[in-house]
Amino acid sequence: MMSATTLLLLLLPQLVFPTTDGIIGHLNQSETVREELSDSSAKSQKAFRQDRGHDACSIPCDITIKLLRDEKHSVCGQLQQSLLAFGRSTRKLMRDVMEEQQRALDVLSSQVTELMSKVQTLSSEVQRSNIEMYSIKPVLSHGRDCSDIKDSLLSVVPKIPSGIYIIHPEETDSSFEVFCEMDYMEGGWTVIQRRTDGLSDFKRSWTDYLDGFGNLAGEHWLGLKKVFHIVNQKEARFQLHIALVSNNDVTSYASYDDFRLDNETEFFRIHLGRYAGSAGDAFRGYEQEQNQDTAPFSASDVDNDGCNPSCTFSNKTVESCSILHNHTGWWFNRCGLANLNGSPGEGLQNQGKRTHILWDTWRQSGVPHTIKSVTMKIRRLATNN
Ligand SMILES: [Ca+2]
Repeated sequence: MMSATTLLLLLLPQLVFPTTDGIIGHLNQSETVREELSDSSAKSQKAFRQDRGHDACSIPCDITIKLLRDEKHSVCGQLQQSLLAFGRSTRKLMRDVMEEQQRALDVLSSQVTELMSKVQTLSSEVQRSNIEMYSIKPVLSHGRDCSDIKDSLLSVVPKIPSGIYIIHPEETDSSFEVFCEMDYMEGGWTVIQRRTDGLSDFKRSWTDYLDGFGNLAGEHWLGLKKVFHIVNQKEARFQLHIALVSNNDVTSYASYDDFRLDNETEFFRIHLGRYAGSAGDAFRGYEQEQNQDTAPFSASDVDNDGCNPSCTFSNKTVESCSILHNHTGWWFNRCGLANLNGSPGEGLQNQGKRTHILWDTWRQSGVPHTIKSVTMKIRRLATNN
């Protein structure tokens, strides 16, 4: 039994051949094996020597087979252990690699978040500085309106900047601030409405539409009273210019060669002259019943919209055009095709809801443009005298 164990130990690293012949081949070349076997019976030793160089089975074959079987079993066990260990270490390695990748991703993602917030901060700073640039002290110039200021300054200043000016229209006892566009189309424009980014709330009551609201350097509604004071000056006629920009940056305009408002007791009824432009005459629409020219102003709490008690609009019963149009104020007439106080760029999401800036005659392939910004401005027309 002792010699068998020794043999087993010797065979361990060499047991690579699965057949008995192969193993015996190895045995025949091993002096050590022979020495160990000298303890065996003389008969076995003799047989072993006699059979040198031939197929060896000098150890009793049943023992050899048993040894080999045991050995095979042991090696298989070792192999299984090695495979298990290998599997374990591979899994650990993969886990480590994945964890490392996850850590790298986390770092990257936090860096991206940080960058995004920096970009946001920067863009809001840029926006603020733009507003501040125009919001600095209004230029103290006692003109009657932006056209008047332009005419009086042009002789002393080579270039008049756009910005906030104080005006004092004739026949009023008050001065107020307005934004003057001095670059656009030869300048002299008093801005009466601007929608660009949707940051100002245009869902307002009658009083707000009366007095005005918003930021003069950005989105605002100048106010019906102030506009009335400007256009109601003696011997002055004003033109109205509406500049539109679509979501895909197409520009267009509508212009009226005369623009005035009736007073407050008439709810600032609008009067428009001849139309010119590329956006179509949405104020008048296609049919008489869409015509907003000469319509009084309405807000969500003051109803002059011509729907008394209601209109049928897109198969819906409408009692208030202002409420239908996102609680904004406008010269609605049985609603109509124009409302420049809607929200910018909301055409696609809210089609049918009529909450967006509306100028329904400006179309492409029959579909109204989605409008992202609009400015309404007025300028004096040259008079005969
Ligand atoms: Ca109504």
